[in-house]
Amino acid sequence: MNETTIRKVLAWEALDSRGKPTVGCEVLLSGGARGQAVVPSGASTGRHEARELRDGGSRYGGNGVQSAVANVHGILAEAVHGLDAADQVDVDATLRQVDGTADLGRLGANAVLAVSIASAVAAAKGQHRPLYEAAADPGAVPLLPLPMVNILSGGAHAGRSIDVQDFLAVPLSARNFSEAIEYCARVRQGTAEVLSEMNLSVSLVADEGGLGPALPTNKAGLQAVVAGIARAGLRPGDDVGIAIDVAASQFLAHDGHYVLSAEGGRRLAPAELVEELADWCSQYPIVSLEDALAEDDWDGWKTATVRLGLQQLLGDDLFATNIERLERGIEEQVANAVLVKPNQIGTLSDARTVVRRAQGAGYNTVISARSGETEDTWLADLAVGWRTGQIKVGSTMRSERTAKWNRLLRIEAELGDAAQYAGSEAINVHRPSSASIA
Ligand code: 2PG
Ligand code: MG
Repeated sequence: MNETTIRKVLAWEALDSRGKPTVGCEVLLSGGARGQAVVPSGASTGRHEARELRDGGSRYGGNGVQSAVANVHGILAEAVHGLDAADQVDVDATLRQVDGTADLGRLGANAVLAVSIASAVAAAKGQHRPLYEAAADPGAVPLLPLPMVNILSGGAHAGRSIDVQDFLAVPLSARNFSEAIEYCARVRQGTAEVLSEMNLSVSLVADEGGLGPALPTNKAGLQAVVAGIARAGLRPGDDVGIAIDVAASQFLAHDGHYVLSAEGGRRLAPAELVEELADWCSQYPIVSLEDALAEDDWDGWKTATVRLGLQQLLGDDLFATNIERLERGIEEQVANAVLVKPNQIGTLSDARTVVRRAQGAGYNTVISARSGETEDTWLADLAVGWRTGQIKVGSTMRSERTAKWNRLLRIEAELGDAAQYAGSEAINVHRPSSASIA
């Protein structure tokens, strides 16, 4: 038995940033180190994500997680007892095997992920190393990510005021991580000023800390962010680009058309939506489009990749941090970047595999928080240790968001001159070469 052997696992029902129950977990190791994790939860949850276990019934409107907590205390704790927490692959394989389903729906992906992360945090503590170092490949240099920061929200994150779910700032010309965050905080402030002058509400804060004004059209969102960048004294497109999360799975109708409710119910066939987005890209400094098409619209995605491939085309619901879906994307040359959310797949090792494969195939990687978040900071460490190059955790306010930015700022200070920063290079599109499509 060594210092990092798992001795005890504790779990409890906690709350996420939307006030919804989630699973908290602590892993205690033989050497006395403890690691804690409280898992996040999405709102625009894709169909191909790992499955959270919710209790149903009347508590918390059916969203309680007492059964998931009981699974951690019982069967999962028993399974990992005596394992070496520093061997993440073994811990995660054991968790997956005990659940026995592909989507972890039997014991709950929320239960499994809580143990997976808490054990990684405990192992790092037990080894007296920061998590970003413990989670990295041996010899890998820590890399601070280019942030993608939420400025305005619509869709499922802001009462569906407009169809596009998120408008984000990408601080292209910032020279280091702290300057990048300062640019984005300025853009959020500048955008709030512009909206208030238009008599739009800025007191409504959306789920990820961005603004949630009632805008007339989707383009009005783009216009507001461009004006906000200029108001911040920065150059749209040169200093700060715009990323959008279209979250198109959310407005796909049964007949395969996309319905823009904010625009009088305008109905678009997939190719028409791609043309609409191409039009936006020609008018606004868009550098990244996430979930431009719905999660199973592979043909629409192919059209988008050919037409819009100069931009970063980021698959969130499309890939669902699932290696099989990513393999299909690489094979069919769909999208050129993958959003990585550990809770979409349920264990850290599975998320790590997706990052490695994407990087090997020339796809950009953006690690991402969820709209329902917690005060945890492990995501920031994973971004640095796994060298994802980009990160998305929401806006520059609300503590569950700033917890991650603050952790990255702290890592930057800790690394000092040794700090490498990914910068705008991280968002440049690298066409996958046939050699890398193994
Ligand atoms: C997304 C995420 C985070 P949710 O769609 O990318 O912004 O939202 O967690 O609601 O899926
Ligand atoms: Mg998304």
